[in-house]
Amino acid sequence: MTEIDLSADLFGQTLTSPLLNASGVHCQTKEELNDLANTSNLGAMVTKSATLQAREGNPNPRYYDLENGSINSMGLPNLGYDFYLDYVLQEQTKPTILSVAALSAADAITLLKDLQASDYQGPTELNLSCPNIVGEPQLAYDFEATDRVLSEVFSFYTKPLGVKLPPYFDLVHFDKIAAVLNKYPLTHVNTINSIGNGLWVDIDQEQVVTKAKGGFGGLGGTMVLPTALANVRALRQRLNDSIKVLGTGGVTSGADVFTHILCGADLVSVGTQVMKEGLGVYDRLAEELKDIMAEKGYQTLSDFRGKLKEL
Ligand code: ERO
Repeated sequence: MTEIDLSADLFGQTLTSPLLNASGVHCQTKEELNDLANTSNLGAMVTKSATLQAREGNPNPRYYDLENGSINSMGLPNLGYDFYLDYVLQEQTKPTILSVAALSAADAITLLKDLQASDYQGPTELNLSCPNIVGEPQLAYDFEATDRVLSEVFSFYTKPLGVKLPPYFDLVHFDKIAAVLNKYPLTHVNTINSIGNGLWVDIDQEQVVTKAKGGFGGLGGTMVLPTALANVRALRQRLNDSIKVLGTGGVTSGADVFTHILCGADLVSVGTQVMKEGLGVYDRLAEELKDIMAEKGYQTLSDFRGKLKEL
């Protein structure tokens, strides 16, 4: 039987697998990043979104495991942009996407100007969708503000840059965000971030399960899979071919990876399931994906990528 080939492309770099970690999960410290670098079947890694200054994040409890997913209100804890830039410049042994975030548009510009001037030439992802910062909206829900930030960024930024998007729920919103994104030379969109501002209730205690923002937090895991697939599909149908789609959300099995790719994902990230199962999840997902491909007679990911049929 012909060997199944899971290789994928990260903006010109060949990856042995289409699987990534979702930013935020097991990617904050040097030790965690090194663990990712040593994880088999993880094609490329993504750093925790970095802000100009290091942040402690929100008070505990800030992550809660649910039967069908997770809720988090981490609040962007990270070691600061300088730390992650040093890591990708000096320690990197596996293809890596540097994720950056900003508490204001001005901070985003300052950070990306510094990155433009740095020796770093690799891919970066600007997180426009953190749901858990007290008092801050998710920028990418404001189409005009997103347009203004990207317009300013691309007036000086010439290195590979993509964006992390929140989930959208209305076809008009897919049209609007795609129209904005198609104006810029983005390498990729990563969709979806967690579904913001969900609420879980502990019925015994009659209380919320995370502390910040009165218990409102970002949802991930199985429960977000249909939303993630819809966002991958809808954006793939609307974005320029030059903008890759990284699918994130709700992956617990090789079948979920398969469906993300069938909807058009170039690469697929795993978040909540890494929290639940650990980094061994990538070997399992790769094996399950290969089994499905073998059963269906597919040898490469491009045999079925984006080929979802409609009725
Ligand atoms: O709270 C966080 O650190 C966080 N949680 C998410 O689910 N998505 C994020 O983008 C994020 C911080 C940037």
